[in-house]
Amino acid sequence: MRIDVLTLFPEMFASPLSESILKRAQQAGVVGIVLANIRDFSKDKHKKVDDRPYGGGPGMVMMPGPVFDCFEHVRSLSAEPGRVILLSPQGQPFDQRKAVELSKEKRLILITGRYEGFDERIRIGLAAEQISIGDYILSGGELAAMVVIDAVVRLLGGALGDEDSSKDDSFSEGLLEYPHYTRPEVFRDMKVPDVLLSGNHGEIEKWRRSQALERTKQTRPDLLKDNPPEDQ
Ligand code: 4GX
Repeated sequence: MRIDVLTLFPEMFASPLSESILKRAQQAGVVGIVLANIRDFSKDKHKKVDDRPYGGGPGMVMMPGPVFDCFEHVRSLSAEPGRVILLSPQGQPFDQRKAVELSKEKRLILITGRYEGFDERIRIGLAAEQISIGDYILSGGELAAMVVIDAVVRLLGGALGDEDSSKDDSFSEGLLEYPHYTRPEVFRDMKVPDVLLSGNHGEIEKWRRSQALERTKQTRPDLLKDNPPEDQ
């Protein structure tokens, strides 16, 4: 997969992309991530990329020119058109289903903004879909883009080492995960549940499933409504 990111703050991406799974996936050639600085495409002598909103009101709006020019440059770097995504609270909710869907694409072009928003002609002119990582307001789209990149790249074949697996993840079955334990058997008077030490794999699986279901009922009953698990 190729992921292009258009941003005013390319340096924000350095650390998250250079650790752990995202680092290994890039080294292994599973994904190539290319950052483009929207400010490099400003034609203004002060490198301006924002302006006051028509109709008045507080805040600034991202100008269409630099974003279009940056986009056209980035798109020309590869023959694959890719899926064009704006990060915005106005977008479709990002969830594990969306991550799986995006992980099947050959190329993603993520566009992140600052200020109050983009000039609407950016979304329309670039035929971009909008994705939101949740119902809260960030100071810019960069962290949202990193969330999408992380959730998508770890699903790509060969991105996870032997230690990790996406098969057992919360949400892969529409339920929260069961509780995990490792050594020691007793820690500060808290004991590992006997069933996990029993060696009875049938009983262990039953226990994990009932724990997962109970946690989901307690904390995220909405998940059961969306997608009822079998033999609930
Ligand atoms: N899920 N934000 C977007 C507003 C903005 C500025 C410039 C377009 C261009 C967010 C979210 C989010 C903050 C990113 C406001 N839009 N993004 N920005 N929640 O809160 O994705």
